[in-house]
Amino acid sequence: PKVTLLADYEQPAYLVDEALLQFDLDSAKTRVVSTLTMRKNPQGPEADCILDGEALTLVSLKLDGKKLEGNQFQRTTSQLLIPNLPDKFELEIITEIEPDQNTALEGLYYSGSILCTQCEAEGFRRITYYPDRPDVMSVFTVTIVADREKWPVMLSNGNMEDQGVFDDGRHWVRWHDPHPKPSYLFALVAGDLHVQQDSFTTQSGREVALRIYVDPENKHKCDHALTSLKQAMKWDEDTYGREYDLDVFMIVAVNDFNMGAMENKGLNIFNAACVLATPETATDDDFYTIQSIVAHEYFHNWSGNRVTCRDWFQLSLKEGFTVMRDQSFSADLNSAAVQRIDDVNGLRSMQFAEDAGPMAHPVRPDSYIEISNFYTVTIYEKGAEVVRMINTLVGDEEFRKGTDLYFDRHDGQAVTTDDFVKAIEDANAVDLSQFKRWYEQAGTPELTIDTNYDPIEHRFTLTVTQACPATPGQATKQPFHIPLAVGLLDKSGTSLDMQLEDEAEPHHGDTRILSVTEASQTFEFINVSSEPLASVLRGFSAPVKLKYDLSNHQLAFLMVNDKDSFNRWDAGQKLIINILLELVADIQQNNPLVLSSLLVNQFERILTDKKLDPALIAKMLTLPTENYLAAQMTTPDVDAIHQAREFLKRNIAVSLKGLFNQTYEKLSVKKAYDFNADDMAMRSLKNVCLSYLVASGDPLQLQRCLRQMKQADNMTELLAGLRLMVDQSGLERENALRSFYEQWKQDRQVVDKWLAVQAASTLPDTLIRVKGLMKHEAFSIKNPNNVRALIGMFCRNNPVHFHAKDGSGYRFLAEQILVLDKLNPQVAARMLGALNSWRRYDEQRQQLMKQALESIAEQQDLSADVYEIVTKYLA
Ligand code: B3K
Ligand code: ZN
Repeated sequence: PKVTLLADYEQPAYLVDEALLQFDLDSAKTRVVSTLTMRKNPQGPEADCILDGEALTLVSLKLDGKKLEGNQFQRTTSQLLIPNLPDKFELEIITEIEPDQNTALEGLYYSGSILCTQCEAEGFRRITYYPDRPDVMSVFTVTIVADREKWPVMLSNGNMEDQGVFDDGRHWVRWHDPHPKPSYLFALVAGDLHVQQDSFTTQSGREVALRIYVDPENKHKCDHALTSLKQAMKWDEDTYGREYDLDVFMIVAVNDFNMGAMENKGLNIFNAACVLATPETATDDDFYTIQSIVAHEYFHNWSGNRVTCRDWFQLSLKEGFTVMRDQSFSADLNSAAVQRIDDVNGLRSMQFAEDAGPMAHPVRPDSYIEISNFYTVTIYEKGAEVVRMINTLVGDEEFRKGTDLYFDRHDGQAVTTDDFVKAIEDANAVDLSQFKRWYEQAGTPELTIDTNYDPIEHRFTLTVTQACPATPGQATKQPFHIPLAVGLLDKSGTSLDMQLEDEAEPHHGDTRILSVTEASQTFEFINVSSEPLASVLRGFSAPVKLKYDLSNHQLAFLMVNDKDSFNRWDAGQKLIINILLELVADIQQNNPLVLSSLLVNQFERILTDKKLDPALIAKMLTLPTENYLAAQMTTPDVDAIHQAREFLKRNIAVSLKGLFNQTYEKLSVKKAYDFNADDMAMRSLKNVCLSYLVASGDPLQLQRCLRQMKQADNMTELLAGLRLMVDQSGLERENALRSFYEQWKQDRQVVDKWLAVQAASTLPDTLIRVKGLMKHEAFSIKNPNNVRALIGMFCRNNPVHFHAKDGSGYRFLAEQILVLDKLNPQVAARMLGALNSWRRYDEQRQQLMKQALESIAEQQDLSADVYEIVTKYLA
């Protein structure tokens, strides 16, 4: 497979001004007539016209109305080359494709009886020959012709222009999108769909029709997405001054989808799981995720569609920025503290692992084999942190001035991350040249903090040292420009003024941002009346690992006294991690295990803190995952980690049983389900209490768990109960699973939860059960949601079983990857991610994981997707 390099970027030789597409849909074969108005790019290189195309049957090719013979063009399995073209011309290309053979879910494919497309990044070339690259932007007009009975609804991008019926039972429709766009934003949908409608009036008074298209059985599941969409449209006007630009905005829900959703212009296509919800079928987390994904895809209309990427190395230009936008939307609509905690938790557990592993790459990578492999947590989540840091460094108003200039300057263009940074710089006369290293250098920087207090001079010294480990292809790194948010607390927990030695005035307020640019840098605070405790990296102001040696008592102090909610939570997590790692060491040395009374005391204080948001209490009482603990050890000991965590949880539960009990009862007020921050907070705390009560080992608490399941009128409480039940062996567990399935077997979203909870069970026979479930009527290996729920859940979130010493988990994964690779390379490659950290494990497990990887690597005809990852892992 071929490596694509950023350094090789060249402008396109030919441009497409207009693309007229006509689709004749038929069950097996679809005929595509593409008429392209093309011209030579005055800025482009002297080169032949090359169109991309894969898995296409070429029926005919015409240049300015004249048929081209086979000797007038050249064809390979991935390209069509036409030499000797005039400066301006029209090309007519007729191709045939077979959507029912398409299991990769890229290009035009069937999801059930719905025909739909997924073109990002390079799926359009599976529909017709085209310069399939984001810097070729064209105006699309799309005509769809199909059987009226079978495909009553036919959609494409933009506004609907005209439609009609033929005598033979077919009908047609024409869509026109006035906004020039790259081919990756093209979309087509046809099916027998129900439409749920609403409308939104934009800030300038235009009315936009909002439509969600779903399988008729899901028509009652659209309300939350519609509400979320309107919230997003309003928020983007208020926060970024961005107004929607077509007469209609459509969302289609499909059951078979490789990712969460896709921002095709005016016609978003969604994984059904990321759009459909009712209180009975979706958890609070689902509601939350749907709100943010609907917003994310909507926000792409400006950050991605109106201003798009020049090439795929710039992917984070749209993804990092759009994630940052959806995160701040969610923070504004819900609890900002909880949002930040969840975002950081995700970043640390997924992205830090990626950055420390064999696939580590910069936010703007400089090479790839398969671009689909670069839709990563680094591009998305770290990319979002990078944009967030720019915002932190320049300030809110300044950032908005910068984004206004960016949208204004580059509207209708395909640009680079450098262009984005330049716009922020130009709008504010700031210099971000050193900051741009965040786009160029991979790896997670480590910040070491040393402090010193001089009680005679009343000086407090904060020394920050940064270092970044080597990553593939990058042995050494230059210092980063890091915004470091700090606060100083006195013994009573009161904020101290912060005055640096060269400042005339002290800085009032709890937090200030220090700008760190050197490898090692010292900040001298003067007039510090008493010895302070520094709270650093507040709000997680930069995506770094912090090395700041605080004692367990200092952490316990910050856990209840820090002014910054994020750092309160984080101090608590660090305290818990210290305690758990000590327990792990005790287990390894066969020492007796002792419960930390310090932690129990702090938990008690948190649980009884009337001023604290219950959502935050729930977060603070949640122990870090086994995976995250594993990442904190030089050589993870999966079994000891599991044992330590169970020990701690059970003993906290026993110590504070009365309080958990009381809190649970207090929160068990009967009221109708509503999705709002307060109610969600109550449900989350209630479920955390239940999980401790069950962990206490008291059999009566199991009855309470079953009672919660029986009485629940919402999926949040029902599923929380089921999750706890699946770790208990016995008849009650089997009954609970059976009746859950009987009740919900018609609902795909719920059935995926049923698969996932079983895959995450800690009971010893879990792998056997997972294999059994793969033969269940509820499972199809062709459906990505099923695969993620069962295989993905087992391999990524069940460390004790996935890392079983006999290698059974690894062999299982390798077998499934080989099956999946033949069907859907993108999904197969994703699953490989479970082996990302294989070199961190003990000798024996490393050996077994290596064997699993080699058994994949030695297969002939691997997809580029799996090939790239497996070879990079083994390199
Ligand atoms: N832009 C899409 C990602 C599609 C990737 C396909 N391999 C979803 C999103 O980030 O909004
Ligand atoms: Zn996106």
